Amino acid sequence: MIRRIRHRHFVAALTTLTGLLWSFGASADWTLNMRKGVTSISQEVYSLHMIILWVCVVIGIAVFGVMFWSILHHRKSKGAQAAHFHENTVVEIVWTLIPFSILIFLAVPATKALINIESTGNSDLTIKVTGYQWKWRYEYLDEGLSFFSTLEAKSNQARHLRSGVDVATVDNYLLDVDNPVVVPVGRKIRFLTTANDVIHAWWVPDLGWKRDAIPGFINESWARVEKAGVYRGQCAELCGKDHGFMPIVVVAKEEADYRKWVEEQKAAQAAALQADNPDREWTKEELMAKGESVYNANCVACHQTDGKGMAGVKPIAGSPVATGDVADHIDVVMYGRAGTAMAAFSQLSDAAVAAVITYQRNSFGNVAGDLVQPSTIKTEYR
Ligand code: HEC
Ligand SMILES: [Cu+2]
Repeated sequence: MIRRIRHRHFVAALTTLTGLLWSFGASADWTLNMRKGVTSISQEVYSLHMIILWVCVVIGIAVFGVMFWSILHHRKSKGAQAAHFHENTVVEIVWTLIPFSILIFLAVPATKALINIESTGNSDLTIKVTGYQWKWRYEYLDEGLSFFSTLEAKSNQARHLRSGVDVATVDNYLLDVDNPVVVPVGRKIRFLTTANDVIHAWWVPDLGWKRDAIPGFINESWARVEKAGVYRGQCAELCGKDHGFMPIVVVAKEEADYRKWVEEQKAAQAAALQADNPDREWTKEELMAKGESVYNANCVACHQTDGKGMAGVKPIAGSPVATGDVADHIDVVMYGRAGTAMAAFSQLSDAAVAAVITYQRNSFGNVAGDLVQPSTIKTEYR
């Protein structure tokens, strides 16, 4: 019986090993080592890793060498006799000193690297990174720029069952965003990482570190990207059902291109702010048009195009909230419904909130007839 099980295990192990070797040969860019990355920190971490790896290799070879040599040369068939001594001061000192000096030898570069990773002073610019369920927000504190970065639309469509979009046709599936975080090459960038709801973690392997994004705390880190390019990462803290759908894209540009991007963003933001102005009186047509696009971008995944909802999601069509007291309707959208999938949407602009509510009250057969002005949201709900 035991024999048979062993035999089966042996065959299974052999099959796995063959499979591994096969896949190794099949994909040429399949490497086993850690990546070098594109920042000074990532390269320091890489060389530290290499030093420690080689020290471990030497120790491994020495220890196993002595062990196998002893097993071979002092085997029973050779008539080996065990030594019978107790305590040996020389041996004890030697096997304390050797590991001790190896640890000290490794602690020096490791401590240097750690101190360097924590040295966020003298930075050229600061970017605040905030994790949300399930997207990232980037604020360029020196430029007054700020935007959200969410999963790119085609990936987002393809990830849904029966969406009709084949994931094989989507480039960088689940690794692309609508608004990447753009950084200048060669400058020291300080990142301030936090979160708005639950714990997330901002992780771009090519930068060489990973930072927890914790509500109520601000964690500091820094990077100096040495090569222009596109670097991808992901949220690295299990943060809820869409944890796998909040990727990170860092685009490093040469200084001049970076400046150009900043100016373009500023102009676009100013224009959007003007169009979104909550202080003016909006017409019903304006609110309905904007409301429809806000609905399609933020609500349709659950409430559906016909407003009828789906399993577990209350319909908007004929909803007592969307046809009743407007204050209740605003409450649901601004604060969400605790304990349900209906999240708070207060991060939307005043105009977006007012418009989507107006749209819901006057679509899908609802005829509440009333409008919500952006100024109401601004003055009474912020
Ligand atoms: C992730 C899914 C999801 C998204 C996205 C979503 N909702 Fe909801 N919504 C729900 C669920 C679930 C409920 C029902 C909550 C409950 O059981 O009380 C709900 C309820 C509502 C209600 C109350 C309906 C009623 O009759 O009680 C309103 C109003 C509403 N949502 C508006 C919106 C708006 C506006 C958006 C987009 C800005 C939106 N929702 C996006 C899941 C979602
Ligand atoms: Cu997350």
